[in-house]
Amino acid sequence: MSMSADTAATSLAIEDGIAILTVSSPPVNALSARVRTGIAEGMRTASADPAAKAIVLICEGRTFIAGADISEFGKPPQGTPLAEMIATLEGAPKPVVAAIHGTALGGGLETALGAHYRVAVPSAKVGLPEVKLGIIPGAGGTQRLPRVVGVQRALEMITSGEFVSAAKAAESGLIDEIVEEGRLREGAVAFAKKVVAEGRPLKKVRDLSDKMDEARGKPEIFDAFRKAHARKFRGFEAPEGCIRAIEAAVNLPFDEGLKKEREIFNGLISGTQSKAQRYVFFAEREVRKIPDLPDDTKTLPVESVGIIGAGTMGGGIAMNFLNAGIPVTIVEQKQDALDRGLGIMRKNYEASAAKGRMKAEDVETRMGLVTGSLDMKDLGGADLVIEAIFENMDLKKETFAKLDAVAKPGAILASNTSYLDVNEIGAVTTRPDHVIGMHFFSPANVMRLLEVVRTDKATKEVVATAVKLAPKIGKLGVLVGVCHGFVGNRMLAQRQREANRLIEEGAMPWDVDRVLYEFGLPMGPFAMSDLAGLDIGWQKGQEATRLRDRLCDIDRRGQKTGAGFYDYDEKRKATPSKLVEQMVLDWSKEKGIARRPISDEEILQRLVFPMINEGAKILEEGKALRASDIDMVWITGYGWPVYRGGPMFYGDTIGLKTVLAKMEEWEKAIGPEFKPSALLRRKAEAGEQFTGAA
Ligand code: TC6
Repeated sequence: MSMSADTAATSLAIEDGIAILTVSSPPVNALSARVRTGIAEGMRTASADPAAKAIVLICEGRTFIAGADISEFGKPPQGTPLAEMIATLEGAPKPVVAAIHGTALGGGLETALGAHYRVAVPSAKVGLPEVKLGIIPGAGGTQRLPRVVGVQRALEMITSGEFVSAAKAAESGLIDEIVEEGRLREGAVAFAKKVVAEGRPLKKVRDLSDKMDEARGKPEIFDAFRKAHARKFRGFEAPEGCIRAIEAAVNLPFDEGLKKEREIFNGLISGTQSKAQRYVFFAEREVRKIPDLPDDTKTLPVESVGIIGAGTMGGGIAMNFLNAGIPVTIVEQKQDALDRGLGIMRKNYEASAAKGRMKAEDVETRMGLVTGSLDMKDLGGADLVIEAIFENMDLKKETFAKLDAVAKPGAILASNTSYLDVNEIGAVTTRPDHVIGMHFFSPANVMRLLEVVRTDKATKEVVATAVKLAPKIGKLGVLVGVCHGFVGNRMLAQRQREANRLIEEGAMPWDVDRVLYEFGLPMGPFAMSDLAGLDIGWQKGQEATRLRDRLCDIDRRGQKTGAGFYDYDEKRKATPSKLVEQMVLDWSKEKGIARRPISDEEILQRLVFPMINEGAKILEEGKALRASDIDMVWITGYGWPVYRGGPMFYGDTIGLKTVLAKMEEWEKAIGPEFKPSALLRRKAEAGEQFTGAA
């Protein structure tokens, strides 16, 4: 952490009969060795001091303890172990009160659960987010939380890792008293005095059991929970570990339960999933660090936004800004297209409200912030204009030239293009230094990824503005360079090419899809094409150059027509099609390809290794800042499973030598498109990794 080693992480004071043990370890008071040892020592001193009748544990800075120090994981243990430190709280001979502000998370909440009482300010939040790091709470959290909040609530909290508000926590008994905002110290001291004055018992969570009685000897409760969440937990190891640990809490004596928890924790923390998930935690925070744009880089105000195009993308993009309270003017060419676009946005909001995801009155508030127009001149006041029209260079150039003429000086002009050269687009304007790409992913109001495309001429302020805007509209803004398809789609193209080729060589579309689904992606490329519509890029009446065109010719245009690569029933459930199977066989025959059996392993490697190789080229060309940025693109834009850490991290776990060897083999056997990138070769030969984290 950022404090120097000789500064104490904790301090102890006694005021008016109450010991106040303060933790101070910026930025988030994580439980580093120094903090753990400091707390344990402070507890022992305060416990032994007759002048202290009770002990308050409180933190300085923006938050209570935010958890174990994740950067210490995987390193040899030092200082007082966390469980031992927590035992000094629970075993103290006088009342211990945890005083919570900010977030008490993971080991932080486990520490608070070791205290006899917990108070919090209204803005505080608590949670056990370990599951998101691929582990379970390993310092008694799975044993103590169910004793306080009950088994069902503990299952929900621990397997989801959700943050719970102070008010909710108080309802479930996790917080004993809510004290006035901004007066935590005074409130906690007053509470401690009250406990002493009333002679309240030392409430040790380990000794509580009444909230667990109803689940004892009832495995069906846990099975029902597993079943209800099977979809959400698919592929992840940690949720099952959480459930087993809570089951142990219910059925075993406290100390044996703790042992079981530790055993599960140790199994998970040494596994690849946890390594991947911890890597992603830091990768996500790296994204915003841009070497030549320090945090204090000037940004331009974005108080109003213009959008050109009210189609699916334009409407989705607009919603992000409306959600953040930023007014939007959306321009279309024809009234009916504009009405349709605005209508879909409203419908989306109404559906969210019906599902309880937003308040009904907010539908009007948000729609009240959008103005529709048929005249580009109405974009004259916008600080930022995003173009979201058809993917055609001539059309984009024409639009940008017009836009440049009406946009106010200093306004940023962005294109939502997914492939095209944004430098070329910027060149038709008088302000190429204010033109960038802002590439959203469909559905744009849902997907977290935003590729911020840095053009050659864009000023630092312009780029920094887009990067800083991303979190305000709920996005992860990953900086990428101008190249065909940027990071995400450029790598996707590799996968798509191989998917098509694999079905010519011997696999069926559903084999390819199944392999990727089992790998952990939400769906494979053929199911995805059916969902998007096979007629994208189809030229009716012309000879089919792709198998999918042939499907369109017989009106199998995807889910919307009830058939594509798959057959669909009324509930849109997919089944492999006999007809398509025959068409695939015929296609191979016509192309003179002798089909052969292809193993799942080969399918996976052929789909993923070329992506890794392309990622290496992207790094080589400087089109992404870091391998971890590429991984974040795939996790937040394409549903790559977090527990595999992204394609570049995955390459590292497989071993770059293996990836290189396969690329070389295919280069010889299939063609030059498999030529290994120089960076891949260099790293593999040097025994290095892309991420250094696998
Ligand atoms: C656990 O407790 C297991 C226990 C069992 C053990 C046996 N460790 O997110 P921010 C850094 S598992 C180390 O930007 P925010 C972070 O990298 C842990 N470092 O701030 C960043 O550094 P940078 C369970 C940490 O205000 C800086 O602090 N706990 C840790 O948006 C600021 O972070 C969790 O999983 C950490 N635990 O959000 C909680 N936490 O500036 C993880 C943060 O150099 N933390 N850093 O980039 C969070 O969810 C959020 O950080 C937050 C603050 C909500 C606390």
